Amino acid sequence: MDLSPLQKARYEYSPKLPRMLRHPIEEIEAKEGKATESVSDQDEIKKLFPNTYGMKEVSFQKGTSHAKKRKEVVGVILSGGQAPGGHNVITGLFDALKSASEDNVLIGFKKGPSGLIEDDYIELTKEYVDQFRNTGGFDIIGSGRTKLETEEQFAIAKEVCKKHGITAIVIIGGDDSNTNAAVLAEYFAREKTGVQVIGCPKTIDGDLKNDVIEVSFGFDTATKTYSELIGNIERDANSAKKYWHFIKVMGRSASHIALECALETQPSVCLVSEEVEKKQMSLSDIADQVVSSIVRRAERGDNFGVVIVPEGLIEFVPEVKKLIGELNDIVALKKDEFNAITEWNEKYSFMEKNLTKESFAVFASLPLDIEKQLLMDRDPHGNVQVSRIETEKLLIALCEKKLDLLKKEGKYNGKFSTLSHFFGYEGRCAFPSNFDADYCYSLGYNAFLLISNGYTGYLSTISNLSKSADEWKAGGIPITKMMNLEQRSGVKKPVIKKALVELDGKPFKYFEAHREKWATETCFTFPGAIQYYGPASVCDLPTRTLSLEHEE
Ligand code: FBP
Repeated sequence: MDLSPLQKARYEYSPKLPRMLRHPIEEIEAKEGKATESVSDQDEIKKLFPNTYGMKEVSFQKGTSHAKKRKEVVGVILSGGQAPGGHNVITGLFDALKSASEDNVLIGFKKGPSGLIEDDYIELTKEYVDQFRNTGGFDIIGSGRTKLETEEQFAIAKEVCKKHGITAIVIIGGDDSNTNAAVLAEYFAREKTGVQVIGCPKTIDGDLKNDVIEVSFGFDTATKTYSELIGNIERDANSAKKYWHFIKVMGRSASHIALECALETQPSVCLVSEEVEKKQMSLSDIADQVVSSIVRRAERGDNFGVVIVPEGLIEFVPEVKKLIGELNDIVALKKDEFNAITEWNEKYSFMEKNLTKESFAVFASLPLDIEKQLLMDRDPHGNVQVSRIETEKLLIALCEKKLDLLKKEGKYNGKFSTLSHFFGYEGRCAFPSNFDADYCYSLGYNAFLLISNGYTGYLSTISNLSKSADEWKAGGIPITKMMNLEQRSGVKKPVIKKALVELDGKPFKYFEAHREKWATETCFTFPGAIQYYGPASVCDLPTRTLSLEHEE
């Protein structure tokens, strides 16, 4: 394999572990805290997880280990969308396993959860994992979105584990994948297989978080990558002074990515889906917000600007949310009938027949491309694939209409030349920032400690992340603690509750206090590329979101 100079250099990087994990493994003790409850629907979740509900939070500290002395054979799975740092979770897990005993084995199941069911695996050796240290991507074993949920799949998983003598499975994934991890842990406990399941919080979206999981891995690197690109576009816009750039950034549901990029780059406008929902803003209201900045800037002679649009926005607009909810149910409940239709006209009539009158009116008012995008395949969890809906183009069209009208009324006489962008896949496999490289390595290392101390149905947690890695804290949180019941594919299911942007949280409050100025004046800031080597004040900085959330 040909190596770039950075790739070679990153192989040599030693990720920083929290101080408390630097002791020899036999000197690390698990300390249990309070018993936990699910975030809501406690009675129902307890019934669904009789063996793994209510377990205690765990933290690690220096002491005498009571870990089991046995040979560990651990299977690891990367699940869902790529996020920078995934390789380091695996190298951290590998190093911990081997530092406990050279006899321990790490098996990587390939292409996501389906690897476990298909028994498609590779035994991970030092020589092999060394090629992936501190690099981006999930290509060490591949990833996939197969959902593990049926008894039949679990029975196969049990057999595969038995065949390899597997003692634990580590699932590296987002909210949906860790929901599956909890269900698998419950199944293995119920069947008394002895196989433990540990999850690791992954997703660039940043929506898998709570008081203990301060951020999911990948968010740091992805937002820094997008912010670099947005900053570059801002500088281009400010140089040429002729385009309005509409930039959609990834993040399936929550607007954490958009907000973090806004804090880093101070664009003219950043839309926040959670605010749209709270204020019940219609598509027209959203366009008005953007137009207000365009008009104000035009009055100053500035016919350029940057608008950040969160990928999930469309699902938060009340009328579209209702429409998508109905579409999801129709597509799930009348799957065969719907899938048999090939012609667009027939699909359209099918929707006219099955949607409520109100929702059909919204559907019919959208541009044809957006209608088609709303009907594209759902992901395996029943979600609309918002990354494929061109909301940024829809917004441009809505703004154009409004500006034409204002022009006719003599209230606007600027120029509105636009360019649209979507930053998503560009950020998911970047070389992990030092923060993500350190955090991920620690998550993997810590996952081994949870395994060797006998825990199952837990997420590996590393907290106190706004401080230097020295002061980070390691532990585990029962996955059932994060669950609630939600409507999925037409039925109520236990799932990890997504953490959306809190409108009374510090990051949004900071943004809210500054956005009026940013909307009128040119206040762009240019974060530049991620730096891997140099002063810690430049290279090890966490995101603005994390710093604001944890500032004292
Ligand atoms: P995860 O939740 O699996 O981490 O994936 C998040 C994400 O990157 C979203 O931001 C995006 O909407 C989606 O994946 C895209 O999915 P795909 O990779 O299947 O196109």
